[in-house]
Amino acid sequence: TSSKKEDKEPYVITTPLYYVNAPPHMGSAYSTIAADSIARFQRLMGKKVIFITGTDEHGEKIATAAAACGSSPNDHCDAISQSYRSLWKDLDISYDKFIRTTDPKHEAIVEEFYSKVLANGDIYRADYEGLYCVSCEEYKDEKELLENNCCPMHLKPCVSRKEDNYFFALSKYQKRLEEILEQNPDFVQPVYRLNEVQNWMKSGLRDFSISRASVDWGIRVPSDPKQTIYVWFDALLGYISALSQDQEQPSLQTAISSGWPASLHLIGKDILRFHAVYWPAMLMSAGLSVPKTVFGHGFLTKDGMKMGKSLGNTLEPNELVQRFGPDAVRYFFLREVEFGNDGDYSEERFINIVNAHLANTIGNLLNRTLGLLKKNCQSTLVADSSVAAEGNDFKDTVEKLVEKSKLQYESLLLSSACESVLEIGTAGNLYIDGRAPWSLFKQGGASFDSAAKDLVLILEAMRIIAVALSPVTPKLCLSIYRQLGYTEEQFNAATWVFSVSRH
Ligand code: ME8
Repeated sequence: TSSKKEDKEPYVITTPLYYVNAPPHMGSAYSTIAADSIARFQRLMGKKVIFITGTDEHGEKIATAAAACGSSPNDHCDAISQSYRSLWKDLDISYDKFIRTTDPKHEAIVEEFYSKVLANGDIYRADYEGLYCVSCEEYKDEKELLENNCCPMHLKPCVSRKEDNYFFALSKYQKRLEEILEQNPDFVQPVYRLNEVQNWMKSGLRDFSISRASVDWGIRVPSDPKQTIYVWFDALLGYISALSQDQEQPSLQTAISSGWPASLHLIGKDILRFHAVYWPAMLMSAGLSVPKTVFGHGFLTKDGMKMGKSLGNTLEPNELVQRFGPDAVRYFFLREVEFGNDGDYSEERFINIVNAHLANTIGNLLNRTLGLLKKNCQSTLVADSSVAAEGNDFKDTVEKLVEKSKLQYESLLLSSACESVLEIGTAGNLYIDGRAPWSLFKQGGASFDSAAKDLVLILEAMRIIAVALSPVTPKLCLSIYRQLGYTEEQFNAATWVFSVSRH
């Protein structure tokens, strides 16, 4: 049946492939943290996940950045790409594939793809004259620009360019793209991003230039080595070449049989047009399937402006991780920013949220329960919780909340999913306050037994919190698991839990 087939299909999730013009900042980390929590959630749901990230290393912007530090493009790319990997390690990012667009295997895929699109009659040569933003690596419409032809995103003037380029016949795909958007209302998420895409499409899609005569640092156009392939045409294909990275002879065919199409491209809203319009058209031209979903999240801002490498108004993720640890950083941004919207960082807010939620709600519940257990009971786990749980309102609350958070994770409502898990912690603290097991223990007899049952229930709720929050705060959750007396193997083997029951 179709559901069986879906179970076998891997869940392929991607982050953007980041430009190596500068080291990562909190904005780059944000997309990757979000993708990681979704990947971890899908693994908990029993899916085979392929989580792809990597670096986008060609184009004028990169060549200029390398020259500015006196490095060769290759050395520059190696160093910055490595700084992404090392940040992902510090942030506990569980990626499966890291693709670099300078990898020769990727270049082979790009050449194969280009030749397919060419053979399909979708590439032609023409002169182009227009205003170019080097930071976006994109020709702009004059009406999109601010005063002095400044790019609204980068606040830098665009330069006038005239080139003899190869073009991709995007306009041919207008109708088929409209159909995709109509037939798959979930293709672009959240729904307000779908509206943005539909509005662009209304003004009519124009062919775009996919080569550069003036850029040397790139993959050569197979039929005309004087030109290089446009960095976006090259980079998007990284999602496909990542899938065949481990094969000796990578090809589009092997990549496709290794999991294409992607289940979810997670990106920032700045690159929505490339992913929701250009990319599906390119794929159709080459006869490949389009991704299932493109989710465009919002920006982390500083003083209302997009935090970014080009504006230099960034927040250092390394510094935050060193001060507060990876879980605090992951939790704060996923809980604080409604996924899809923009969000602002303030240190005061960061500290307040992390203390209130992780320390005061979850940490406190764990500590007071373990304290009572140690003081009053011999073994770490005192009774069978399924017996303890019969007809218990608290248990029902836990079950409802954990189910709610599962649905929220599934719908990419990451902040709400965190909130539901935290509510289990709040309910646990209320339950323990109401039951006052410390005095029941003192009374002895039947009261003692009922206090022990309360503890078992709360310990089980704690275990469920540790599973349900593990996509967001994996280290903290492992530590909770261990304190509850389980092993790391048991933590790693945990799957999504719906009910209060023991391992
Ligand atoms: O665009 N807030 O790379 P890039 C939230 N190489 N997210 C942010 C952000 C912010 N302030 N700043 C950046 C590129 N991002 C291309 C992608 S994909 C085939 C090629 C995140 O290094 C966000 O996901 O400029 C944005 O889309 C991405 O970083 C852009 O990274």
